[in-house]
Amino acid sequence: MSNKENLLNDYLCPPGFGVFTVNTAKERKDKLTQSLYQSTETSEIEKKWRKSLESLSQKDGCAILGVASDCGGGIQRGANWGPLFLRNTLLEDHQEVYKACFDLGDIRVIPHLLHDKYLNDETIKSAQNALYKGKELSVSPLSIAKASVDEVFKFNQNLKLFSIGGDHSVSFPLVKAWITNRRSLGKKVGLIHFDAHTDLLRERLGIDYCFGSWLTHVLDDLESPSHCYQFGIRSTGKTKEHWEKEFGINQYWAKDVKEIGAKELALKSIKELQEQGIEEIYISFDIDALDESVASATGTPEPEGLMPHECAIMIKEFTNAFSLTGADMVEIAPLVGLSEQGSKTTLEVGAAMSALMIEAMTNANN
Ligand SMILES: [Mn+2]
Repeated sequence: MSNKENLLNDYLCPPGFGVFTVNTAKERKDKLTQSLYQSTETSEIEKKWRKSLESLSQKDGCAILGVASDCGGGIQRGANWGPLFLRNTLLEDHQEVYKACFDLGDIRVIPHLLHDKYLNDETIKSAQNALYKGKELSVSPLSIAKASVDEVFKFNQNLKLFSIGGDHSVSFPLVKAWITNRRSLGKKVGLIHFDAHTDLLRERLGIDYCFGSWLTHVLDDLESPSHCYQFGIRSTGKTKEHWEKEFGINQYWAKDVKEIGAKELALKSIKELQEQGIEEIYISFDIDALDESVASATGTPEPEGLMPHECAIMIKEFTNAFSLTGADMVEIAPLVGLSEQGSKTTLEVGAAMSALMIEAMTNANN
């Protein structure tokens, strides 16, 4: 397949360009592109980034994808800045880890759209004109994300994707595409989900693909819902027993992690997954799994959460036991923090957790 047919040229834009803006956050964009492409000129950046896409099929290890969409969020938005800001923090604090990855760029985002199934023909046509000079391709962030990841795997089925959100709805297409790809390779897969919330609504105000319901709609794609483990839950109106019985998943609240111990709980979960024959995992990490004292810059910060060292222990145990072939970090909303320090801490902690997952995907031999 030649690169001319590679639809990523249409679906994506350079790293940090996912938020459609001219001047806002320009200094951050410049810093990132200076480091990646030694330029701050859009045409030069575009040229070098497009050239880099040509080598997609030869890449191995971990690739990064930004999904700067927060249209699936519902309370306080601002996670659209996650991909740009988190990359900058990765560059500052974990440069070697970040530079060992291939940065695919960002999904093109029309911020008013969520998924193509919610649109009428007229809107789709108009958006196709705006994005693709009329080419009949997906136009909403979740639909473009699905199409993009499918396209990545068409060129390189073994690439491991680390995606940066965006609100948690972006994990719906990302996890779905990952499951299809890995299962087509004959792999038995499990899903590890860090979050303060269950994300197990069937719909919210009539919308079925959103930050509170994405997980419900990927569970069917797993061989069994018992291959999904949740950690850090604490903000829900229903009991753990309710969720486990209703959906067949394994749920551990933040207090359970503290009671059982991060390492002990990880080892117990690993053993159960191994007994079911699981070989590979995806980790979906909502920053609000962490306590609000270290993760305040997010749409719904929650007290009494997990601490970074607890999550680090769990990530390390899981990635030692299983091959991590996909992961995401979502819901970091850098401009939403109550203070500048809060935003900085959230980004630093988010970058530290991300670096652990990226390293596991970069260093793995399989
Ligand atoms: Mn979530």
